[in-house]
Amino acid sequence: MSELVKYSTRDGVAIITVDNPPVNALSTGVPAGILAALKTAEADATVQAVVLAAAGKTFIAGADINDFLNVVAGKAELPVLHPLLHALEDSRKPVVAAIHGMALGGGMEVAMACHYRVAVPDAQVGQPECKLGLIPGAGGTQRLPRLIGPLKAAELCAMGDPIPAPEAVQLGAVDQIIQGNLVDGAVAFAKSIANRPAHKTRELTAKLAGNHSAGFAALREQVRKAKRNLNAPQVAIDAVELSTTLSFAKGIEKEAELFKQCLRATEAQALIHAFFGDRTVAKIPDVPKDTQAFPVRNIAIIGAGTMGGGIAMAFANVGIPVRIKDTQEALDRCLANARRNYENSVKRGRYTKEVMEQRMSLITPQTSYDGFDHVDMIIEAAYESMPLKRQIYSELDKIARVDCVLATNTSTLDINEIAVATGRPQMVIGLHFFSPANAMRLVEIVRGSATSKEVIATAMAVAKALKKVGVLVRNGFGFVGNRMMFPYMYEAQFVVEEGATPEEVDRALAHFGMAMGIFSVDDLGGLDVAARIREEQHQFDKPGLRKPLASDKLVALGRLGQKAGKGWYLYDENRKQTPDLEVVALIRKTAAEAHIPQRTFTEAEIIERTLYGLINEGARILEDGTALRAVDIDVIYLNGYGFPAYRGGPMFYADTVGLKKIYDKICEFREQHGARWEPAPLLKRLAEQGKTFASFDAEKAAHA
Ligand code: T1G
Repeated sequence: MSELVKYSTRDGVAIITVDNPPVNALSTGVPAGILAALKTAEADATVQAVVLAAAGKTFIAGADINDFLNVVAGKAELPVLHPLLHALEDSRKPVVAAIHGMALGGGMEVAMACHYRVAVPDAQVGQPECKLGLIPGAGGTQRLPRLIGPLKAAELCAMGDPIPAPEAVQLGAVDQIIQGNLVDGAVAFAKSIANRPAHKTRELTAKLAGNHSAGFAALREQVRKAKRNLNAPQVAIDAVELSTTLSFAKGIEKEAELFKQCLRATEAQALIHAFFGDRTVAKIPDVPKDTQAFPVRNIAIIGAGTMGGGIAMAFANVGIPVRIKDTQEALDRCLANARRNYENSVKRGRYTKEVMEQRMSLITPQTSYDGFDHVDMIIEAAYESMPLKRQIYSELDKIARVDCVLATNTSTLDINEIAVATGRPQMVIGLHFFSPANAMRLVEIVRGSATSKEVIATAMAVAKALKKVGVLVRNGFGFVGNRMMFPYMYEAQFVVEEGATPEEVDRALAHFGMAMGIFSVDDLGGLDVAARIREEQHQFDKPGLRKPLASDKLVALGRLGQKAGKGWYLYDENRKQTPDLEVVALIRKTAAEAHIPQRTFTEAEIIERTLYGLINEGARILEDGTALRAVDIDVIYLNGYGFPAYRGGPMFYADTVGLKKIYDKICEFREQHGARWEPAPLLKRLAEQGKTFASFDAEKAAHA
């Protein structure tokens, strides 16, 4: 056997064990190893049946996604699993798949080619390929409907979410739940069916019968809403629907054709980029993977405002007790908000009332520092005022345990200035959560110049424990995400002062795939907040720098955004927004007074003026080292700013447009609009060398 696939026998049952850590992907050598082991079992007269299991934490979690990147890059042929699947299905000795952890993608397709499937109670099975912009490419769209029916199969392939083993048993995808030791149970099951005639999944047809067209149409509509602008989920439904009209062989052929179409589309490359990006950001060149993190078993939060409350829920949601300190009035509001939040989730059936009460019980409101000397981490989420934060940290310096990590949730202030308010700057780090902190995946982890590697490792581990994605960034105004937002937001405001409307800009961005248009985002954040930052940071004091005019006029009129019922848009009591002609008139009047020439804009021009500003700043951020890699910027925008995953993030998107094209356009804007459009030197360099941001990352990794 290969070292990736082990073989043994027990009581007349052959046990084939895949051992390809960390997730038993079907990497090169694994399919061949299984096939060789199967042939050994078939040739062994003492073997009556076969169990296919996997070592480590999970059953086979899919094909090796790296293979697909190599195929697209022309470095490898598409791996073909069908010979293995047919060998399993045609085996004269029944094969039982023994599932623990997750059987996903190709892993589930291998399991479905076995004659039976057994699983431990907490195992999960699924076809998540659509989350990578793909569809099942090894018979999943043809075998799954034969086991559970075409409509449920189409739903699982189009939504991509795994289902728990007990549900899979009910549906017919798994035959039995094994209590206790999985392999023991699977061997016993295999012995019990050894002499029974085994069905080949590909020959099952009963569940395909009937007219499902109405169901498919309804599912397509449901998936169009749930997976906005995504193509692969719709193609997955097409492939499954073909199982009801074509023979298995023809269905497999069509599936392969549709799979290849998806693989070659940008959607797949962008989503695979995002998949690996989520994991790449955890790799910090100067913080080795085995750096000892401090344990975080309980925390305390200072500040029970929107952010403090959301952070408290985020920790309670993963079972970590939280003390939260503020005035009684603020605490009452905070706990009431948390309870209301949880009650809404219980109403939507996301979890039970007991779970809600259990989580609420983990949040302890208090008006004093009681117990702060016992916690593993203190997160300060106080008002964005440096004097206030420095005062808090000098108090914490006297209270917190020496090994207590001190984290600030500041979004605009200097981490180093906060850190030196204590005698332990090495213990201070930024944990920039995004609102709502109990829901948004992103945490920008901001290292101060003195922050220790252990504290960085702790922050990365906490982000993972919270089921969030932590991206390490350097200290600097706006860190990464917000710093890039400024040119993006201001260019949008200049575009409306030159003739577009807020609604036109937001529509163009929505068509591009942004979760929210920039004017809706500004209304959500508060125009006064942006105005205060403009002032405090003296963003437009430099002579000759064009200053946005309309926004300050709106603030002066009290049009602060959603919270005021009006900002760039009008809002009703349910915060539903409608365009406001008064605002357009105010913008036009302001532009006239400033003699700003007016014109119309195409959606493409709007995207160029707004997103190229964002990308240009991203290149500066890469150059000055505020972000480690271009993919880190992508992960930040995909998980904190509603950038569409199927475009891979701003830097990946820039690569798909072509850096030369972007650079040339920015040079044009430089001519038309002045110094604010100075191309970032890195962008210029990569464009002139015909390179990409991906190549920048690759070169950096090669020299790490
Ligand atoms: N291929 C290659 N590497 C993979 C991988 C895969 N399928 N899955 C995980 N990894 C790497 C991952 O990059 C990380 O690497 C390490 O394993 C641990 O992963 C033919 C076409 C299984 C739920 O989509 O959802 O089959 O950072 O941190 O949190 O029809 O991994 O250590 O270097 O995520 O415990 C379909 C993708 C593929 C499953 C485990 N399968 N994986 O989560 O660990 S396409 C998937 C996951 C396919 C067929 C089609 C998760 C997990 P590193 P991790 P985890």
